[in-house]
Amino acid sequence: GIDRDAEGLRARIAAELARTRARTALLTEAVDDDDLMRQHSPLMSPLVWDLAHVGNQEELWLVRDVGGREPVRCDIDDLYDAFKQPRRDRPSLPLLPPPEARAYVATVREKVYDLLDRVTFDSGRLVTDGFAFGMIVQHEQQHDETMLATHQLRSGPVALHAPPPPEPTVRVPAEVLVPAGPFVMGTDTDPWALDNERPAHRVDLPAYVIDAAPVTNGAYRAFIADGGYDDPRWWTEAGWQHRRQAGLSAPMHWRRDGDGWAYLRFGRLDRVRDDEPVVHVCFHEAQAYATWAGKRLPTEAEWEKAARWDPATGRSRRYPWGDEDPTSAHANLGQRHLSPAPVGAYPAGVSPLGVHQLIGDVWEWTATPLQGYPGFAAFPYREYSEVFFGDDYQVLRGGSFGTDQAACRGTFRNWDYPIRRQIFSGFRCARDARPDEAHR
Ligand code: AVJ
Ligand code: FE
Repeated sequence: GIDRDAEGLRARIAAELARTRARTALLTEAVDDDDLMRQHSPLMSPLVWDLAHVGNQEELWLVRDVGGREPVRCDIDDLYDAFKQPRRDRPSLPLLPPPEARAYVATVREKVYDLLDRVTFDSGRLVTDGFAFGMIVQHEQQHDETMLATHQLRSGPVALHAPPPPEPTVRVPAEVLVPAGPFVMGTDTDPWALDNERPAHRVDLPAYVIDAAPVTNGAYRAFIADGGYDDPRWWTEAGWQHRRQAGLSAPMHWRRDGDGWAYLRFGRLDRVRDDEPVVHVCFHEAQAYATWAGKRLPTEAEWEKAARWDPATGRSRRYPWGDEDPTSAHANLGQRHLSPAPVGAYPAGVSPLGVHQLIGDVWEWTATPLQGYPGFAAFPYREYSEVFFGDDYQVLRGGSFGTDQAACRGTFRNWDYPIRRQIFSGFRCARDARPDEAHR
């Protein structure tokens, strides 16, 4: 009945809130309070800004909007408004010091648990299926991934620890053919899907071929060794200009190591492993590699069809492996490991067409700039995604090792500027199918 469903939803939300806050605590307790106040890169906020911003959004949406309660604090809304405060300026703001920020987020959370005990989930679209709570869980998880990227940028002693990802257990082919035809992109039914994932709509694609795994360090090293960074033929005009101006010559965090390469990861220097997906490349680097390889980046629709379309039923799945939530066997998500996993390490996560590691490991750049789907309607606020529509941002898909499962689905859309690479970004390639392939 309705009540049992409401109780189940309440329990699920409470568990997600607690699980998420434990991750936030880990990320903000791994370094000392001075470090939390410091800016480790002009691209990032001091970690203590993310912490209080997460609490402030939770206060605005849940305590004030859903709950109709008195503000916990109304003097700090501007400080933690991402649109009013550019990241580079955040360290000079009068931020709440760590003890105050922790007390603030804890007070907000107590009020949210109180609200969760009383809410009936039937007072409008914002609370239907617990959406507003799900949105706030996803928001905190997104900032947790951002904080993880800040950890990757900070220097100093090692602060984060995790076991290595699993070893490969299967051989993965180079490419997979996706036959021509329509599929359903986006969703109307996933209760916590965000506005930009809606509505579901039919997209008809010609046959194409997509890499069965993300591009690896080994493959990317061949591009470097072939002089790929010095040959304007592989780069777009904007890409080449950026490559020169920024002095790019390898993925971010790579260092020469004798006649090979090493990468600096969360304070540890390791030799580059060839069978791992390449990470910390910008869109322009991904695009140049693809051109050099005689391919191109997949469009967003091509990525999603490869990830969700089931030829046996004609349906689109929630995830490549089916409709069930991810387990640790399906995908490298949730900061369980501090790196992408080697190709072939997640056979249980394969898509019906045989495409591997679409979810987790690395965010995958696509050829598509962020736009609303046909029939898009901003909900609950334009600032989540609509204000970013246009030509400035490229879509990334699939989530990384630092993405939590609450903020990752076959329909989930991320975006960033094409020059950004402090995020956990990699890519796979695609190409048009040749006529002999398409009609097999
Ligand atoms: C969707 C990941 C691009 O981090 O800027 C966080 C998510 N929106 N707070 C971001 C977000 C508001 C957003 N991305
Ligand atoms: Fe935010």
